[in-house]
Amino acid sequence: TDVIKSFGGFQVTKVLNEDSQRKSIFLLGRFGDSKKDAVVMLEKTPFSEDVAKDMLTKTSILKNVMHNDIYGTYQLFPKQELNALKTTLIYPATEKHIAKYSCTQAFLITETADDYTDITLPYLESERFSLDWVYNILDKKSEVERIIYEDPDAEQGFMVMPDMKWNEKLTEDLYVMGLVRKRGIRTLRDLTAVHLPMLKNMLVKGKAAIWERYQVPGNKLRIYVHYMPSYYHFHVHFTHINYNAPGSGTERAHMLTDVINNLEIDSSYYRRSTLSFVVRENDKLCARFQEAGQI
Ligand code: M7G
Repeated sequence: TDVIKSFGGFQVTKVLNEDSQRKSIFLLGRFGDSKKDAVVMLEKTPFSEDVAKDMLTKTSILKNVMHNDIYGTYQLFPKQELNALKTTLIYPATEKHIAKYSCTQAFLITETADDYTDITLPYLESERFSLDWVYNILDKKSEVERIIYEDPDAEQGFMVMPDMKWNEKLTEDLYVMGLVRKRGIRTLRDLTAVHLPMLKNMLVKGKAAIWERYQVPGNKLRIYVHYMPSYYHFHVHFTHINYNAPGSGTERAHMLTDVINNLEIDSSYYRRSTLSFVVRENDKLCARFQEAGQI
């Protein structure tokens, strides 16, 4: 679909989620009389020293709110360019996108290897987000100018680029992803010792690429895989350790070094393990675990 030029005529139909700590709001709406839903995410981004310095100049409009002795509060209106909001648009959005970004109850699932085969796998095969965006990247149809590094090897190769969650302005909230070239590795559960060279390759070369581009060293990076991921094409998340990235918690993030270590000890580790993850109430996988008496 095309890049949109303006939100003129946009009708907000629902607030899906709002987070005062992260200073973000997720909205559902429609463009004019379009019948298709759009999900819009607005987020305030961290300050950088340079931006803050530029704000404290006469180009900003200042309004006093209160003043008492040595204490004063003001409203500061910086010039437009300093005030950009990170905006993510998913259009047209599917029911599954709306569910993903809605605020609903979360439950912890403890998935045994049998649960995976009996409950999760049939769901993975039937209900999933399209991987078109992944194939667009791998086939160099989208985001070509954003590629940071690529290893073209068919078995071990991968691509590194800024994640959609990052605006690349500051390394404090660095969020980069590594996408493997090889198709068909859906999740952690599909990994065996066969994939070790590929995983090690991503770890070493991913860190090197991030150092070269952003001067963030490997020991400042949290490098992990999600279980469950949203998109069933194997990829690795690289985030700055000082940044509390969404999905970097213990209920979802598996450190890549641990994954490598576990597979070195036992090639079938992720086939046999019980793995925990969180499902949202409005996720169909949640209903399947509920039917099975797990929730
Ligand atoms: P995930 O663990 O499958 O899902 O990670 P999550 O979104 O629930 O974390 C997929 C990662 O790919 C996420 O970090 C997304 O922000 C990122 N991502 C998703 N899309 C659709 C795109 C995209 O089109 N381009 C880029 N660069 N990143 C994306």
